[in-house]
Order: sequence, then structure tokens, then C-alpha cells
Amino acid sequence: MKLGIIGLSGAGKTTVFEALTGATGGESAKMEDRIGTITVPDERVDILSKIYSPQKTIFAKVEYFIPAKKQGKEKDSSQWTGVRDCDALIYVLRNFKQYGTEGADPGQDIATLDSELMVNDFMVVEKRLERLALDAKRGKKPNPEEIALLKEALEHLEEEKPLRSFPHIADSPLLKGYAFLSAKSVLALLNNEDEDSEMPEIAGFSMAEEGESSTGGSGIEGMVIRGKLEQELSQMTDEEAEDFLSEFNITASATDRVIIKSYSLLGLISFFTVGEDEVRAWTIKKETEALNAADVIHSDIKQGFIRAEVMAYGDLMEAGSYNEAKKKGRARLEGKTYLVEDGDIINFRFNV
Ligand SMILES: Nc1nc2c(ncn2[C@@H]2O[C@H](COP(=O)(O)OP(=O)(O)OP(=O)(O)O)[C@@H](O)[C@H]2O)c(=O)[nH]1
Ligand SMILES: [Mg+2]
Repeated sequence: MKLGIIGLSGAGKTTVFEALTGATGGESAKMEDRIGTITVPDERVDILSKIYSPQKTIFAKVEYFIPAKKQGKEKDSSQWTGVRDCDALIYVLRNFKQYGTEGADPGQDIATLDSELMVNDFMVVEKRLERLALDAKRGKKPNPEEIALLKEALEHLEEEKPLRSFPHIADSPLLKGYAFLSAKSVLALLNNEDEDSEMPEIAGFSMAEEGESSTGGSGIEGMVIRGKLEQELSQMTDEEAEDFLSEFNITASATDRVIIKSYSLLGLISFFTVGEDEVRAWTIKKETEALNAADVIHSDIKQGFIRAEVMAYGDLMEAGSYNEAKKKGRARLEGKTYLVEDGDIINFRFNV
């Protein structure tokens, strides 16, 4: 699972990437694609780990990708290559003053970014429709449903509406292969001044406190981050960070909230396996059946699947221990098609 970080020049992409991933290297790394894998903070895993004292505790992970800065001719041809196979996008929007530049206008920047993605998608659709028309002339039978969807997509793009606003297009298995840029979910990060934790007023976005999110126009979720502050924070020792946090009146790092938010933005949830050897969070898409959740752990478990013993995290907490909860009948036996829920603790029973 990978999130692509994009934004206008100087918006703070590198700063935010480094704040999220703890990576360093800044300016010198500009010309290369960068990828950072980070752990998704989850209090439930911390608590389960305390209960079981396992040898290993493993959290869920997501990747952040920041494309290399492209110049000249390269800019048009390969600019979006790496971004296309990201599962969702993060827009970094400048909301701080910068010497020698115009005042910040994040609302306008959203429109600019959307427009770049839409132009790109438009070209892809147009080319594909031409190709399909040619195929039809040569006697090949294209899928009429795909053509209808592509034509509809073209209309929306002509009207400058991003495809993410149309779930039947954005989520269509028929169009999946095109990996349309404007169909991807977006988390907008308003990159504020160090002293400023307010959500700026943008048409379609409502006000929110730092870290809180709000859904804006064209289906984008927005959150405030103070990129530079967070980047500095990410490079500090715990003691240094503590002083810093109180000085700037922040309770906890906003990056944790951004990471958690981007996880749910991807439509991801976690189920847990617990034991004395390992407590682990496993990542699945919402609405995943137990059989496919088993497959995430190991194909053998899927192959030999008998049943899944499932207990909700909340039920375990309420009872105090797994056995206590089990006595109360909170461990359910579920079959292959059970839809796994966020926070399910699962013990798969299987034959090898
Ligand atoms: N005040 C303030 N300055 C910031 C913030 N984030 C970034 N900057 C500054 O803005 C400048 C650009 O930041 P970068 O992170 O390099 O921006 P970028 O989007 O990666 O820029 P390019 O890769 O050149 O497109 C740097 O001088 C940063 O120190 C912020 O949250 N507040
Ligand atoms: Mg940069």
C-alpha cells in the first residue's frame, strides 16, 4: 500500500515526507524517487502486546512515495509514472508565507493539482477510445460496458470534474488497469506556519483543529500539518521533543494522525493475531472475507481453512482476558465468507 506525495513547487513535499518517515537528506535527494516505509501507530497493538508479552510485536505499515523532481521535457513524459501506481494521494498545500512568492492560496493549489491530474487522465481516455474505435473497424469486439464507462469519464473530465467524485467509475474493475490519477482518493495536508494551527478557510472545506479532518469539495479530506515543525520534531530525541511540544502547545505529533488517517483513506483496516510468540496487526481492505484474510497470513491457511475463531478487540478489553471473554461466549466461530471487521482478533483453524 503506497501513498504518493504531490504538490506544487516549494509547497513542502520534501519537508512533509521527512516529517512522516523520519528520513533525512532533503535537497540532495530531490532528483531521485524516494520511498519510506512507516509503522502505523495503533494503541490496540500496544495494549495486546502488554497482555501477551510476545517475543515479537508487529505493527501495520504503509509506504510513502515522493517522485523525483522532473525538469524540461522529462516533466511531461515521465512525471506521473511512479504516482500512477500509488493507491492514494497526499496533496501538500502551501499555507505559509515564503519570501519572494505570492501569498498562500491552498484552494487554488488544489484546483491546479486536480487540473493536472485530469488533463493526464483525459489524454489516456481519449487515446484509448481512439484505439478501441480502430479495433472495432478491424472487426475486434471491444467490451461495450468499458466503452460506455470511458465515454462517461471523458465527459466528466471535460467538465473538469475529477473521477474520484464518481465511485462507479473510480472503483470499476473494468477501468482499474488505467490507474486514473484523478480517481485516486486524496488527503490534503494544509502545510501551515509554525505558529498557526488553524485550518484555513477554503471553499468547500470547513474549519477544523490541527489534526482533525474535514471533507471538502470534490471529495477531498483535509488536515492541517505544520510541516517544518513536525520535521524538526521527527529528528529530535524524546526529551528534546517533550520541551518542544509544550513550547508550541501541541499534545502529540500530528504525523501520527496523518499516518492513521492515510491508512483509513486507503480503505484499510487491521485484524490481529495474538500469542506468546507474536502479536501482530495484519492489513486488509474493508469488506474482506475471512478466507482472503487467511491468505494474507499464509496461502496454506487459506488452502486448509476450516473456521476462524473471532473475537472483537472491544470484547477482549471488556472481559479482561481472552479466556474470560471466551467463557462469556464472545469467541465466535466464523466461516469462509465472514466479513472481517477492524479490530477482530482471529485464530484461524486449518488443516495442512
Ligand atoms: N514556515 C514554513 N516553511 C516551510 C514549511 N514547510 C516547508 N517550508 C519551507 O519551504 C521551503 C520548501 O520546502 P520543501 O519541503 O523543500 O518543498 P518541496 O515541495 O519539496 O519543494 P520542491 O521539491 O522544490 O518542489 C523550504 O525552505 C522549507 O523550509 C512549513 O510548514 N512552514
Ligand atoms: Mg522537494
